[in-house]
Amino acid sequence: MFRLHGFFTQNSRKPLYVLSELGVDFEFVYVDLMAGEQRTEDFLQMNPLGKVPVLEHDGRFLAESGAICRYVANVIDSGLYPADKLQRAKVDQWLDYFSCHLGRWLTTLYFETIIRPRANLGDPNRRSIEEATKFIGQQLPLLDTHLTGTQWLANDALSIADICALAYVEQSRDVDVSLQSCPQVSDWFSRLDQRDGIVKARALLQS
Ligand SMILES: N[C@@H](CCC(=O)N[C@@H](CS)C(=O)NCC(=O)O)C(=O)O
Repeated sequence: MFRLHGFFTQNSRKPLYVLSELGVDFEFVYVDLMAGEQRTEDFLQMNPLGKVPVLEHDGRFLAESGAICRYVANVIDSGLYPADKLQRAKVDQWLDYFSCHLGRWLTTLYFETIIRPRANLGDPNRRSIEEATKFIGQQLPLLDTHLTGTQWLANDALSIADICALAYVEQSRDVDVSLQSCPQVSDWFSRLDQRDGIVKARALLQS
């Protein structure tokens, strides 16, 4: 049994969506970051770095969303993280791309325009917003080109890279970034957005 401790934002959604898509038995424990629950003694015992998400499995703990997704898919030998070395590296390539580039910039916009006001963290940082907007404008069309002729990010097959990327790209709805001029990205997004595992996982965030 897996237990995921997380918040409602993208780093927690990545493993939440992966666990749900893998169809494994798991529990989601909401950690209210706005209330500082990540700094309680109990939480710091699980992750001394004071960050979500944290996975609890057989009494042991693992942090970092990407590591959690890989671990869970590995433990159950899921094809969503393929065993073939090159195919696996391709999945890693897209996981890293989203953490370091497109996903990172969408998250910057989400933080500046949604989280910062909600958490009373002062005025949005205009320079960060401009920088993120510029890079998103450059990177979305490149992703669109990549997705021309393939349904999924890596190996022409659904993988944990797509599921994690969804958690980043869905932020576009809240930060006013349109996918309309990128039809392949829009199609890829719709294919993922409607999946049972994703819909079920989102329901856990609302309960
Ligand atoms: N690289 C980490 C980032 C984790 C992270 O920054 N988590 C944020 C929420 S998205 C957090 O716990 N913030 C609380 C804090 O820093 O006090 C991952 O992918 O899991």
